[in-house]
Amino acid sequence: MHIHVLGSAAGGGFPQWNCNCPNCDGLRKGKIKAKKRTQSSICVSADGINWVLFNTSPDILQQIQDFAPLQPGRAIRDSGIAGIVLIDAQIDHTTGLLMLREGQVKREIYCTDMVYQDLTTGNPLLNILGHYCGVNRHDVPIDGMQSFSVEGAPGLRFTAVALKSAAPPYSPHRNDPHPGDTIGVLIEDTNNGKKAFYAPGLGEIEPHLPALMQQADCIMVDGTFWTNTEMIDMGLMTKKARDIGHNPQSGPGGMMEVLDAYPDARRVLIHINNTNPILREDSAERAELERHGIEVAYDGMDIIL
Ligand code: HKS
Ligand code: ZN
Ligand code: ZN
Repeated sequence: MHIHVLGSAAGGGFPQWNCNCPNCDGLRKGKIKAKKRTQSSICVSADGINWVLFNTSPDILQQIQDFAPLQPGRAIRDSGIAGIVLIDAQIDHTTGLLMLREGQVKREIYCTDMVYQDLTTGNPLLNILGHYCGVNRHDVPIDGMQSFSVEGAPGLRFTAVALKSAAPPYSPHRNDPHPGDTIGVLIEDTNNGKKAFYAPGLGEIEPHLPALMQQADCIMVDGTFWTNTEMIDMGLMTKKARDIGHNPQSGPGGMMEVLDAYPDARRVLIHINNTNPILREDSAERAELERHGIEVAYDGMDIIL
């Protein structure tokens, strides 16, 4: 399977338009060793022709332009995107759908009931798309047992699990979490048996997760924050990382400790916030990740399994 990282940053991208933290200011002024990044999304293919898009960031048009295989050019109007899987309904993972409204063929969208609810009420993107291309919505089962496939993307099988997290700020049930608000997905190449676990919104390692993560040849998880109080320490937010559904990399129970249990898998952090020191390629924090064998996703990164 071919995994292509379309975007590796958290909401707001890097640098973030309104931010002058040392990272964003440093990148703008060319004073730090770091790469700019668009908002988090990957696409996956088993045959190199038909792709499944995971999340649709507001940067999707640029991301498609930067990855030629997503436009195979078989007809006057065409796309290599066979279907779209949404792992949550957050703004940074869904608003790109409005950018994909053209054409007479319906968008094939795979999401949980909770995400479907949010995208037809608090943030009615799917209703709006109904007035353009139309939407063919497919349910995503979250019992961890039933798998699903995406029509038009042969050789790939998906198994989703619910992850503990909060619904988006605009959601009618923001303060009342439900299974399916956020999911992790085990992606399997049915030709060679290779597996990847993709969970950019992984806030807590719940008991049902290790069994899935153990099977994975590649684990791509939440890389938003380095510390639990990163945003508080910079005076940017009053909530801790774990309180908004993001497990930080450092400290007890942090993502480095979690990932140490899977030394044979490729371990990659994605959805990295602009404030995170791991974005600086020569930082002590980045060196610590490297000692753990953990990689930091970048836009354009290719992972072949
Ligand atoms: C900044 C943002 C931080 C950021 C936070 C979150 C909060 C939100 C919620 C996130 C993201 C970026 N870039 N989604 O100001 O530095 O309350 O649910 O997901 O992408 S979490
Ligand atoms: Zn986000
Ligand atoms: Zn910043």
